[in-house]
Amino acid sequence: MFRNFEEVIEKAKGRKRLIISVAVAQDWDILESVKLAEDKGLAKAILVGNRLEILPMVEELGLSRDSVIVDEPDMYSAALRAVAMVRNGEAQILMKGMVNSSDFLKAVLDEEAGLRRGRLLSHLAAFEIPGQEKIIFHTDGGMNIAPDLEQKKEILVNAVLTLNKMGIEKPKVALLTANEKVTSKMPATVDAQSLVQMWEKGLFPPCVVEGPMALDVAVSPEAAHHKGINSKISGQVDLFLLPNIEAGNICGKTLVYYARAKMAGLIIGAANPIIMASRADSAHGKLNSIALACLAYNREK
Ligand code: COD
Repeated sequence: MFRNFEEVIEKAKGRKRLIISVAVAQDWDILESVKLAEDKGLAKAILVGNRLEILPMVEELGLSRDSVIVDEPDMYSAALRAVAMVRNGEAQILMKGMVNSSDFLKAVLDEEAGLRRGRLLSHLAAFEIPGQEKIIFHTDGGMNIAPDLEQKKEILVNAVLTLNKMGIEKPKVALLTANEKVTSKMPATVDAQSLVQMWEKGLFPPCVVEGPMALDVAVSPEAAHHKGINSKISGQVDLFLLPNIEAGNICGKTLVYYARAKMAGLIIGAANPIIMASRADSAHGKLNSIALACLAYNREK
């Protein structure tokens, strides 16, 4: 487990230095996060985008003179070229810059030029929440809009494999719903029950899965006790599976804006880790996503 993002960065510092391909890099916070990653020895970058806009910022930030800039002013073409750098092995991590999420994901998903490898791609978010003892993970509040049961299974496999690679060996997983009763009126509860059955059959990488359960039961043993729920993971959950993109996105933003959580985000399940930090993130916030991606990569190869 990681108590905070400082520990994530420390662990990533112990790994091999990687190369990040940045899609549409003309943004101060993006370039500053690359500079922070470079200073900490985590990564170097290939900056794809508008050279005329990138160069003065690179100089002002003091990014290393050997920073590679690939001039491509058109945003979608820049996304495709940044993806190609990863695909052909010039870089190991892809990072979204100032391009909108849907164009960026289309480039990633491009059948010929993208980074698919026959698996579903999904979003994994990490949160450091003030007052909580460890970083928690959510999936999928950023990519798959309304996953069906098979897709939820793949989303869960992606997330558990990634947590395993980061060193979280047997994550405790809560399948979040609005309550614990399985009913066809609430399809997410039926899916959660099916996922637990799959886990019991050994269809997931090392993890402990429980659900359906509401958020209060997942985070509070007292709430579980009051509701008469016998949970082995209540109060210790590492990974939350959200039933759809709205639940995941709203829950994540609630943590950030009301609870002052720090958030980092990745797309996983592709050939290489993909950083999809929020545009609103500071450079230090984006550095957290870079560190997470470094950990997600290094055990993959
Ligand atoms: N994994 C693997 N392949 C996929 C995935 C996935 N998650 N999603 C689509 N594909 C494949 C399909 O099988 C198909 O071959 C091709 O990609 C195109 O599929 P479409 O037509 O469904 O894809 P798009 O381009 O219309 O939409 C894909 C997006 C990921 C762009 C879309 O699902 C989306 O907009 N998701 C939400 C992104 C978002 O706004 N997030 C919130 C803010 S961060």
